[in-house]
Amino acid sequence: MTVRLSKRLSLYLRHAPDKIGLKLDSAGWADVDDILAALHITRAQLAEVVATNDKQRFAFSDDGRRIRASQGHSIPVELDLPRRIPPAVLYHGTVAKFLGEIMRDGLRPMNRHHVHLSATIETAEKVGARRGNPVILAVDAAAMNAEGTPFWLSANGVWLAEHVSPLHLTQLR
Ligand code: HQG
Repeated sequence: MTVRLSKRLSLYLRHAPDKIGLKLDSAGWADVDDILAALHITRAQLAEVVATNDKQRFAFSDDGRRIRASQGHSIPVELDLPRRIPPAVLYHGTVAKFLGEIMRDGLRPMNRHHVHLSATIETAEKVGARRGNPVILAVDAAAMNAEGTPFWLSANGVWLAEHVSPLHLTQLR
């Protein structure tokens, strides 16, 4: 139940609020009451999904009246995330069939707003494994930071960048 609900929430809060007539503000926030009415769920059910979600994908506003996805949007939202100095190395999990393009063009956001990078190899492995046998790329975040490239950290610990040049990518496995 909670996984299904989480998937529906991801769809409406990241990609297609219109499907249920939901209005998101420019920072991606939706009214909790609107969600409850549209999905026919209780506040307790919503709170449980938010609290137990494996990747902490959703966050309530401080006053608890609004909710948004912490990252992963395809619709335009201005999350106003804090810019942060990244760890020296970050990781990206992908699959072999994308490698040629990635090593030519670098990592691109594709359908999302940012390239998603992981702080650990383990997490990158899980991300890559969604599509098949994972290939892990190490990202020289220290060099990018030294060049002035901005990084942001999402509320759920995902490192975000606009692009990663192939010059800063090394295939680990
Ligand atoms: C690849 C999930 C060709 C990239 C995960 C990836 C993560 C390129 C795919 C989060 C490319 C995009 C993000 C290029 C990148 N040419 N392919 N130049 N640059 N790619 O799903 O990083 O469940 O948008 O390697 O756990 O896989 O949504 O990004 O394979 O945290 O919360 O293009 O999504 O979290 O795929 O995953 P995605 P991702 P959620």
